[in-house]
Amino acid sequence: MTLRFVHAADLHLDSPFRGIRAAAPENVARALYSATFDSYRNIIDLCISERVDALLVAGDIYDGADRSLRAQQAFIDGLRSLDSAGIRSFVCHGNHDPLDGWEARLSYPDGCHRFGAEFEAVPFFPDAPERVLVYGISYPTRDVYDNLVARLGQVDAAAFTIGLLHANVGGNTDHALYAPCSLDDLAQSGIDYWALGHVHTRQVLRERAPTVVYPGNPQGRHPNEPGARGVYLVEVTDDGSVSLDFRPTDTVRWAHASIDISAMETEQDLIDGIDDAMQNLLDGAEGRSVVVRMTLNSRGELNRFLRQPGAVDDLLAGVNGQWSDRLPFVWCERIQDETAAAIDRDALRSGEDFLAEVLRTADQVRQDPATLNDGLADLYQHRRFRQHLAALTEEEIAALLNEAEAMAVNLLAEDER
Ligand SMILES: [Mn+2]
Repeated sequence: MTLRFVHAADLHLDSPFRGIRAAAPENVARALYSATFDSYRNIIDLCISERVDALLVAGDIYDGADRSLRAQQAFIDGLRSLDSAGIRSFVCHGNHDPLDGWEARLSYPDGCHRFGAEFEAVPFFPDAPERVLVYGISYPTRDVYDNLVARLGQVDAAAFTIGLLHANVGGNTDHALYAPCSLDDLAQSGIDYWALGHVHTRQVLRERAPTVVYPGNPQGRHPNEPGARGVYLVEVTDDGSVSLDFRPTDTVRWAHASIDISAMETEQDLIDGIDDAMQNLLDGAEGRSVVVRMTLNSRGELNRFLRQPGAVDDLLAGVNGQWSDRLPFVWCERIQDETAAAIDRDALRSGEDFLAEVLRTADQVRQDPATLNDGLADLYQHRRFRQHLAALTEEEIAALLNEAEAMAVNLLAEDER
């Protein structure tokens, strides 16, 4: 008898999409508002249509400890649909939805098991309790910095065992260091399948013996969670071998697109280029809507147009007028202009004038960013500005430098004309 389940995590139901929703047109704002709920519904539908045995949710069901009633009702409604279809559910809580958060007194269906603050072993099949066991644990409170795997204890070696845990494996620096543990800890635990949550980008940390998986969040929530998002449909055969099948469940997809202006000559070329990019995004999104952050880059003639006040805003309004008011939509959330003037930089740089001096200085700073401190000592010592500078990444400093150079070149070249 094979065993099939859906492994999900980090639903973050009722994520507010603050800021982005405020800037979006109404249909987009509405789609974002319901996106986490819609993707959860897709998970439930997938479980039912695939007739799996159970749904496993590895924490961060809700977005905040002060979880909304709407989110709690939606979550339980989904579990009820599963229960009616004879599908069980196993749930643990993470740092966004710890056990000590507010909770409405709602009733969970009988087929759902929620794990408490200590590991416990629960039979996966109630009528064959010795075959498969789920070991799970929830966060009692948000800030759990202990290695929870250390609390697991002895695992039943005769059964196929699943571990349900919200944890940071291997010190992933993109996410808070809650319940830190190593892949080795997991490998030596005796568990056969680790159903993890916490890291939002899906990752199979280990293929087998044991299988260790982050499914990622089933719905991206901001530009830095791009691409398809979903869950794993997992099948375990009698001999214990595990197969993983990623299934997208997102309804709105986030994307980055960049457009090279170097070969473009007219504003029409630029508008057409943006249009093509929007079409490509739509074509690649498997029927989903898309929110895109677009970057224009490279040196080119069109830089002169893009530097006119309001030019980028007009482009943005134009593209959104055409693409955002439909279903599925593509909404361009922002156009970032990182282009530079079309110049023969090498020729300018070898000159004797002030412009040549500017370009050589820029190169010097690129080679040794510390020289920036000398020229900008006053800024670096300024009480408030200093904080902003300290927060800048190397990439951001490089982008600022490029922008400053382009601006200086444009102004000086304009002057000469
Ligand atoms: Mn999360």
